Amino acid sequence: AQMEQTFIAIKPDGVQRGLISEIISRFERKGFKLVAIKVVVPSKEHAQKHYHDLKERPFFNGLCDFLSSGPVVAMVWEGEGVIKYGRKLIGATDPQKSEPGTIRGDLAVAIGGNVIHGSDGPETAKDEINLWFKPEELVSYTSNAEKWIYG
Ligand code: DAT
Ligand code: MG
Repeated sequence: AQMEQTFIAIKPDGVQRGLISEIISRFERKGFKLVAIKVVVPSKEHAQKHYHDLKERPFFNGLCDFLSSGPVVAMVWEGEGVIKYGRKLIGATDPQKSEPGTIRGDLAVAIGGNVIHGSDGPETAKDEINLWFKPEELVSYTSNAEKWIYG
């Protein structure tokens, strides 16, 4: 199995709406492995770093205010294809366009409250994990279920 890691965050709206366990369970049941997790209120500066690719967009300031407005559940999930498939579990950016069955499709209605973030590729996954976590906050372990998940 080609193992990779991705950065997933439950945004302040997802936390306030009580969707933490619902969201975590979708990644867990799929067979992905949680290797880091913490609850943090990111500073505005941290949010700006996280979304630096979008700094020219008109919604950038509001987006950074939103992400830093309350607790976020920051996580690293590991597994074969987890970066791309994590995005699939999450669904399209605009919940009006997300398919039913996806996290945003099932749990959100507006782009300003789309409940979750997921890295969009291997480079951003690496950068985002480094931005949100110290190396020692990630654990390495073998899950007994792995031989059943990966065959
Ligand atoms: P994603 O979160 O699906 O990776 P993105 O990286 O393009 O989407 O944008 C990051 C976040 O910015 C997104 O989750 C919600 C917000 N956003 C994106 N496009 C927007 C828009 N046109 N108007 C308002 N907010 C937007
Ligand atoms: Mg993105």
